[in-house]
Amino acid sequence: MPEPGTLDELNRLWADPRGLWGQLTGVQNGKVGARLLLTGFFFVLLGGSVDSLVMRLQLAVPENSLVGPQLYNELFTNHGSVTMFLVILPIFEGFAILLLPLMLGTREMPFPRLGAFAYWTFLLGGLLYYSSTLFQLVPDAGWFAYTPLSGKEFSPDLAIDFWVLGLGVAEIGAIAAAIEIIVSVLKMRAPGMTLTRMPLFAWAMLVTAFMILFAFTPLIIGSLLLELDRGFGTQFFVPDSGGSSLLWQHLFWIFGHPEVYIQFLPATGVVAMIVPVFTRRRPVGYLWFVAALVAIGFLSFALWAHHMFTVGLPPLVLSFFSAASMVIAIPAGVQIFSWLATIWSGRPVWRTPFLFVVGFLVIFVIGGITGVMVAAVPFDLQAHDSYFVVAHLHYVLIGGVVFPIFAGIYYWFPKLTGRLLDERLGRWNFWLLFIGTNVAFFPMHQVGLMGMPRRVHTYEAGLGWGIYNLISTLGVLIIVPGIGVFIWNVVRSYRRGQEAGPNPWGADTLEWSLSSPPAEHAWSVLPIVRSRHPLWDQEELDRGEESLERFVHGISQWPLRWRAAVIVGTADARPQEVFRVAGPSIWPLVAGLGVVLIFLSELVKLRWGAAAGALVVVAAVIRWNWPQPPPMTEEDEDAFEREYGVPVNAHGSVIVARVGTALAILFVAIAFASLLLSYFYLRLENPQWPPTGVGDPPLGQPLIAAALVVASGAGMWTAQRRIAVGDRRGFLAGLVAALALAVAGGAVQVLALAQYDAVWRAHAYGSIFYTLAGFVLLVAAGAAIMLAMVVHWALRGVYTPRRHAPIANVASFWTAMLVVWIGGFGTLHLAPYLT
Ligand code: HEM
Ligand SMILES: [Cu+2]
Repeated sequence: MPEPGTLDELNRLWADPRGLWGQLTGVQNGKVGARLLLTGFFFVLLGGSVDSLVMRLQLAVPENSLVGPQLYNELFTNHGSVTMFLVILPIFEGFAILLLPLMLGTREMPFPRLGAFAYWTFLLGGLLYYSSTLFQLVPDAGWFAYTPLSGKEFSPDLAIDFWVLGLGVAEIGAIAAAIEIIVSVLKMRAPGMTLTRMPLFAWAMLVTAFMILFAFTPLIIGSLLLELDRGFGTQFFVPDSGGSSLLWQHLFWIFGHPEVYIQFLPATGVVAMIVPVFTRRRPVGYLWFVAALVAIGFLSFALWAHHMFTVGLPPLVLSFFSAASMVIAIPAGVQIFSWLATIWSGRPVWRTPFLFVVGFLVIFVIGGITGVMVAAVPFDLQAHDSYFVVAHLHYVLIGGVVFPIFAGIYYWFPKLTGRLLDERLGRWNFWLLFIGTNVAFFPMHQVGLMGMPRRVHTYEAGLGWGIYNLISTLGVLIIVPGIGVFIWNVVRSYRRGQEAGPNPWGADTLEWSLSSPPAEHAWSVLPIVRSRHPLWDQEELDRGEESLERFVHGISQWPLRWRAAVIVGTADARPQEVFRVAGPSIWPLVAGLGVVLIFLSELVKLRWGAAAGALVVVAAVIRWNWPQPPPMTEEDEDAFEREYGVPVNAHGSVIVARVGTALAILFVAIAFASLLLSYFYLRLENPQWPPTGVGDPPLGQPLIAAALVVASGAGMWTAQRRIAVGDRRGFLAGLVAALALAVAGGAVQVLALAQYDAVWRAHAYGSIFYTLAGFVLLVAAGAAIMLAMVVHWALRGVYTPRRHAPIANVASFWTAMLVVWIGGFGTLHLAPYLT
């Protein structure tokens, strides 16, 4: 154990500064996670819940006139949008950022500043979205914002722009946090915690984070196209000029369906942590469970079109999506059987977290059954857009997501605050919610089958629907006090709750070995994991293989001047690198403000504002990644490596940066694929491509441009080889040549685009042509800026044969840029000839 004095030093080192400035610059995972969590609750209390209450009051009796149709549209749009974008996501990402380092046995996440950025963009985006209320411009096109309803023609005012832009900012936050989570789970775990010893919550968050990346990126592209239509007069979704409404539906549901599982998988992760603890039984079928998580992650992308059964898709397509929708019940079933088997063979302890888990199982299973029903095309044609679907979706979301959230809060509250939530209030909380939910939503199945359509603000008397609706509304009046009890329990127990101690539940995972609440630096001595249930199976946490023991004790005393964290091998979890984690910084907030400025400028049509915002973002991101003077010399680094056999990179990480770059490239690739998909979708919709009156795209100049850009790749490649052998001149020459060639290629390409006559407002062809071209140029510009920074630092002598990881990362981004360039401009300039 380190000396108490050392512990104080560690705590000081890992704590963020106090005061307002400390609040604005703080990056510590505990703080960021807690904020995300609280902000999710804040948003649902602010609007999401009031809306549902008012809607239910309106529907309580037939021919009610509490709210009119317009307000009702606004209410359900707001309710759906807030719950789907601003509540569940930050709550679970908050859970993850808060808990993963404790659970995985590390002191921080890999990119604390990215985490802070995620939080700020999320908060600011949500506030931007909500500010629509202040201007009485509340979006009313549903949480899916179908075109043409959400297009300029039917929504001429700014309401939909608030929706697109506000949620767009929040989506950027969701993706940033997802990247942070992926790298954490893959690379930052305690020595010995191999992938198959990882807690299931970490698995669930890993799969979820990948899904966020793959689902939100197409949505951001779709939103971009929608906003271009609305603000700049492009024609993506306008059928008269070559656009297509169905393109929006596809882009939206590629996101929208996985979104349901993005919310559900973390919930299963929470449940999977709680069930073993409260049944005193190891989970049955751990590996099956993991396989099910991964399978759901993949399958959920294969079935978005079941939301579009009624739009007239070809029969073969219908059968495929219908089958895929039913197949997903199999992995979900695997998860449920794993829990049931665990509970069956164990000895349940009926504390509140477990009550919520059982409530989850009951409600979710009912929702799952009705889900398989609507996945059958003939049934869906009947039930589509009826209250049956509203019943189904709330059973799934409340049972599948909200109950596990409560379970998780009751479970981890003592760890985070040091105090238990009150058990008696917990029971009231549970029973009111459980009974209320069923009373509120079960009758909707019936009234839906009787024909009541969804999204109606009222209905006629005499249809027999009144009694069911009245019962529904009464159910909500049971839920409301249930939530009240919960809030009271949290407030009261936070101050006066029973002291928890480190492990009040007798749990098995690492976080429960820490004090409650944990110290700022969480782990004094990193644990060495030898089991899936370390607290049940291991007498001592810091014992293991001799070299590992020496290593974890070594870095428990050292360094005390900079925040050192350990990277492990993805599969074998052996230490690979000690690196310096970034500390507090104001720049994530500034970057977030820059993002908001871009989006806000679009809202008020202040075009130079967007340019200013972009500059702010670029400057802030450059600042936050500014190389820090290494706190130790290269000789000391070598000495450490000789002593412990693990390289130390005090100037910044090599491995984490590489994984981060790979994910950034993945993000660009998904965005690019979404745009290509849009291109070819529109291409198939239009027999004339380009439309009559527009010339074929030029070939000569783009070819020259492409040649120049490809040649720049050779420069990058040379630079990378030269630095490794310490040839400074050759290395600089390579970098500068790459930059110059790329800029020249860009100039030629821009010239070609400017001379082409495909007006981007006239027809969807011109719209997608220039948008895709703009995207490629943007990626190239990003790569060029990174390269320019590297040149700048290279001139100042930052890189040495030992320390030059950023160059390799820029080089790999550069390669990705080349591929995007060839694929993008190749498509634009060649595809029209392929008819
Ligand atoms: C007491 C709790 C709740 C009540 C009373 C409630 C009530 C409603 C009502 C009345 C609608 C509009 C249906 C329509 O007119 O078409 C609706 C839609 C919706 N609700 Fe809830 N809701 C509750 C909780 C939740 C939760 C917790 C979530 C998500 C986690 C959620 C997600 C949604 C979504 C996404 C829609 C939009 C459906 C659509 O437009 O297609 N709701 N809810
Ligand atoms: Cu779906």
